[in-house]
Amino acid sequence: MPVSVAIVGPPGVGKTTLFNALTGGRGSGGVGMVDVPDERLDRLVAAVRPKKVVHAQVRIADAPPGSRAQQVAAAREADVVLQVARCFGPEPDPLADITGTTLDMVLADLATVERRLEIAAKEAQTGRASAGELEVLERARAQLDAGAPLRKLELDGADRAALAPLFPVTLKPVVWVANVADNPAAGEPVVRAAREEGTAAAIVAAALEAELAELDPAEAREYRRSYGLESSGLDEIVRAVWRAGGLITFFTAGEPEARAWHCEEGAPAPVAAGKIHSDFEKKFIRAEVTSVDELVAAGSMDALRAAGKLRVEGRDYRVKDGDVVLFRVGS
Ligand SMILES: Nc1nc2c(ncn2[C@@H]2O[C@H](COP(=O)(O)OP(=O)(O)O)[C@@H](O)[C@H]2O)c(=O)[nH]1
Ligand SMILES: [Mg+2]
Repeated sequence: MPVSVAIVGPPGVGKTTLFNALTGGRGSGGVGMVDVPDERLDRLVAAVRPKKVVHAQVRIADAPPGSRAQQVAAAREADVVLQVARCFGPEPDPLADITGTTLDMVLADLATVERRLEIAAKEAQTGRASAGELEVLERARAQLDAGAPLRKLELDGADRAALAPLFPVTLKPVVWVANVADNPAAGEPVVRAAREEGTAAAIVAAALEAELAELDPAEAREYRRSYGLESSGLDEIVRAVWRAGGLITFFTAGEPEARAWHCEEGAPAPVAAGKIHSDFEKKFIRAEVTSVDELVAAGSMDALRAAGKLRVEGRDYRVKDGDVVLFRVGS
């Protein structure tokens, strides 16, 4: 399953424009797939020259038209939430845009937590809800009541387990997007506020990028430079989503296909193998592992194996970001 992203924000901030820029106009029905740019995969491809290249992908959903409740519902379905702020047009107030959508999500969680608290308080009397659950629900209520998202609350594993059945939307990672007309400085307030908060952020000129998508890359770069934009911002958004989602990338690199895959950080080798084929998790025997640099230097997995340079790892191995892996599976 690819990482899924929901775009949210007030009307007219450029959500659909950003969706079109990100998907290169190839999205349909408000959903589109976007390749995750990765220079390591580019280097692998240059060295191995496979017939086929497959990037890791992010699934992006435009905000559904309609009520704010529908946006919150879409965000609840996603792994990562993109909050768009308008930094163009008349009287922009991008921080108010961010605060507004945050508050929509906070209020939705507050309603859920309060409903659960009412029931849990009764259950606690008969021992069906634990004191620990009540405690974390109370803390969550106080946090949300103060207008703050749950992701900023300190939660241990048990706390998270207690909140998980409520599918809290404010526990999800967010990326803030400052949508500018052409002047990148207009997005700075958003980036500054994000930095203070420890939130990922990117500046993008969505309408401009949607147009530049028609030009060849060198021409597009020239245009961007003339506005003082160093990059499209689109790659930064996708990479920020990837990081915010807490994922690591590993690679497979054979003659027919070089490919980037993802798994959760710390996943044991059989679980990572299961991303490639569901059978592989059970049938896992061992993993042969190297790094992108080693593979690029050697030219192929076979050359590395012949030189005795492929590490052999068992089922307890935790796949690391940047590993190139060949899984050996039984029949
Ligand atoms: N100048 C400028 N206009 C934009 C930009 N992004 C969107 N717009 C305009 O703002 C209006 C609303 O954009 P839209 O993407 O439909 O907003 P949504 O309601 O958030 O989906 C449209 O007229 C867009 O052309 C931008 O980066 N710069
Ligand atoms: Mg729209």
